[in-house]
Formats: sequence, C-alpha cells, structure tokens
Amino acid sequence: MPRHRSEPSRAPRSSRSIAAGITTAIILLAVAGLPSRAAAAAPARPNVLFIAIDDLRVEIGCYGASHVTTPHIDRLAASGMRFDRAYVQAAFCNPSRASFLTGLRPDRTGVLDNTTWFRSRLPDVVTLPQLFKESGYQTVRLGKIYHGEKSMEDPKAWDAALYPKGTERGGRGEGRNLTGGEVPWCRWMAAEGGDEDQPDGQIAREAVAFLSKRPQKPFFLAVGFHKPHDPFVAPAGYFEHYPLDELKLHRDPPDRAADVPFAIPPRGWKTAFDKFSDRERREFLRAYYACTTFVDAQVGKVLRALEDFGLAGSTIVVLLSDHGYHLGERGWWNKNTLFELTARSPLIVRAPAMRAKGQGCSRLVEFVDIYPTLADLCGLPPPAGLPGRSFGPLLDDPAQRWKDGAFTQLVRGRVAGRTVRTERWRCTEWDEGRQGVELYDHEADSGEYSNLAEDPKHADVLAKLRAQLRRAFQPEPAKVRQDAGE
Ligand SMILES: [Ca+2]
Repeated sequence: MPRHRSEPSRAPRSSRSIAAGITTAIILLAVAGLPSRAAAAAPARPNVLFIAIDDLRVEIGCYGASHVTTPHIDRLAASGMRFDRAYVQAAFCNPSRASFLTGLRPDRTGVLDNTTWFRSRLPDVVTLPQLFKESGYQTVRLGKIYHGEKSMEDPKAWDAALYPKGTERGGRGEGRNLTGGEVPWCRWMAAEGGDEDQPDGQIAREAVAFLSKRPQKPFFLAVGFHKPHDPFVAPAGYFEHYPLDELKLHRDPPDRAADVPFAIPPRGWKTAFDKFSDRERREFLRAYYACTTFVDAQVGKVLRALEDFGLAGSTIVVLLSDHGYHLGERGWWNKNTLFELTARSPLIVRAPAMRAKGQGCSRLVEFVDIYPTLADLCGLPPPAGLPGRSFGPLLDDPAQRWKDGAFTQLVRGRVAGRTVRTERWRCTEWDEGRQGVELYDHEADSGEYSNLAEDPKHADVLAKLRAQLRRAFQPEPAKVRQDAGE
C-alpha cells in the first residue's frame, strides 16, 4: 500500500497564475498522449528513488557479466526492467548529467565540457528534480547528481542536499598510481576501514536514514554514488573478490585498422596507457571491479531499506550510470568516446505497476527519455519541448516497436563528433564527415572493429544513417571548449 496521501500539485511555477498552470498542464498532457498503463495503474503519487552511479559500464551480473559480482543490482533488474540498448547523449560526466537532468540534448543545453554550468546557458530550465519539487514532492540529494559538489549543482532542485566526504581512515590503505604519477587520477587504493569510511558508504547510510523515517509526503530521493569513478578507492575486502591472476584482459583484434583521428582523445593519457604492463592492466581491472562491487553493496542497502520500511510498493526505482567506460579496448582506459562502450550505459527501472517485471528490453532508449518517463509515471506535466519520449509503455510490453535511433555527441576542440545507434548499426561522423566517418554492423561486429564506411556494399545504409544524423543535430558544430576526463 502506498504510504503517502494523494495530494494536489502544491506549487505551479511561480511566474504563472494557477489557471495558466492548469491550462498548460492540460495542453501538455494532450500533446504527450495518455499516460502509459504502467503510469495509469500506479499509486497516484509514487515516490522516486533515483540512483546515479558514476562511470559504471555495462559489465555487471544482470547484463551477462558473471565475472563481476553485483547481486543487488541484479536483484533490482530481476524485479524491474533491464534496458539493454540504453544510450547516453554525451559520454562523460557533466554533459551527460546536464542532459538527462534537463531532458535536453547536449547541443541544446550547450554543455559539452566539464566546466560549463547548465544554468549559465539555460537559466530558466526546469530540471527533473525541480519539476518534482515544484509539484509538491520532497526532493533530497545525497552525493553526486549534477557534476561537482556545488559549482554545477541546481539549488532550485532540492529541499535538502548532502555531499559526504568519507573519513580520514578511509583515505588510507594500500595502493599505487598505475602511471607512475603521470596521470594523477589513475590510482587505486584498497582502503582501511569499512563502507562508511567512504563517501559512498555514508551516502547509503544517509539514504537508509531518510527512508527509515517513512516519509508521509511523496519524495524524489536522488542518491549519487561516486564509484567506480577514479580514483579507484574501495574498502580492501572488495578487492578480494578479484584475484589478479584470474582476471581476463581484453585484447583488440591484432589486424584491426587504425581508428579515425578523433575517435580516441588525442591527449597524453593514451601515451601513459600504452606503457601499461599486463600487471598494471590487471590492477586497473581489479580496482574498477572492486569499486563496482562496493557500489553494488551500497545500492543493496538502499533497496533493502525500501523493503524494510514498506516503501517498495509505492516507489519507482531508476538506476543508471552517467555513461560507460573503456577498460583497455582500443588502448583506452577512460570514457569520452563515441563507441558502444561509452555511449551505452546501464539503465534499470522498476515501477510498482509495471507488467513486464524481470524482463529485459532490447528497444532503443535514450537518457533524455528518462525525464518524460518519470513525469509520465508520476502524472506530472513535463515542460514543453522536451525531445525525449516516455518509455513507460515498454515497462508493460518491452517488445513493441520503438525508436529508430539513439544519438550521442561530443566535441574535441572544434571538431564535433556525432553518432547514431540503430538496433543494428552505429554510424559516427567527425566534423560532419570531414574528419572521418565510421559505420559498424552490430550483427557481425559488436566490438566495432570493422569500419564499413568505405565499403560500397553498405553505401545505401550509410547514406540513410548520415541523413538521420543531419536531421537530429544542428548543422553548425558547437564552438565550445572540451575537456577530457572527469
Ligand atoms: Ca561519469
């Protein structure tokens, strides 16, 4: 049973009259269509538990990676829906988060680097948590949701916010920098102390404490875990899941052709990665996986609290990572590319009334769809003009026909990279093709190693996909500075 009362929207936008707000809501609902069945049968005002993980690629148990220990996320997937083709709109932190938290694509937010605050470009945009706050929800942020603790945050979004820092003890332990210090972030540590000596353990503790109060008002609880983002620090016990000599290293096909010039960031880090010994590669993998299992344990505590305090039946759970990651593929050990490894990201959704619990969905969804989906499931009118589409209907019937493309973008210097993924193909253009074009057939080449863009046999499909890119993006590349990393 839902624990909260159904109550009317408390706060239409301050700049509008109540009547104008209601009229707008009616129009928007008409435009958006009827709510999905999953929304229609749900509690009138379900809570939202929004779990954002940082830099977690699609290599966890429920996605078929049995060598990575993630029992709690797996359990969530078993009671919700695992999206197998979910794509971020930018493959590093700030641009991706600014996109899915505003529901706008990066070329619309103007945020394509880690230093631009979205409100400097879009001062009046209504963000996802802000929509819930203005609709009468209690909104709480624990840890990293927007990029950065304060400078990139959204004060309009939250009733309460906390950014735990961990303890001094949690910052001590055994470890090393894998590049001899050349790349400062590239280090791991098997830390002293327990989970709650780490920021993520404290975030989980605070989330459990919030839920233990059995909130009577509908809530939007955003829980932002930092790991497995670098530096790869987790309590030492988590490293024991992954003995070094049992870790399997990735090897690119030895005869593969060179990547187009901007495919991998042309910076110094790659030089350092190229010097890795196999021992260092294994240490990197162990640390990343240890951090993944550590985060999974924190997720488990929060999910358990939902059950323990009687909130599971009235709470929508969304679990995502802000983008994927390379673990040695193409010699790269980071994010910020336009390959499947970084554009694809874990996304799991559990809604109380959904019909297809425990299923996977192989239809294309984009992270800009999350905003309209949560608005749909909670009966809130989303702002006009969002490019995404509620995937609520997929929660009831994941096999139905859906989107025909998912788009991701980045900028390197003044060169814009843009990619589209269909259910079969990936097509990428750099500087609208002047700096390279890539075409990969996922039916034959899931690693995207064989670029078919020059193959005359595929000229027709290439032309079609390039036209799809033209329609999706502004013609002028965004002239913004781009930082790799973070
Ligand atoms: Ca990230």
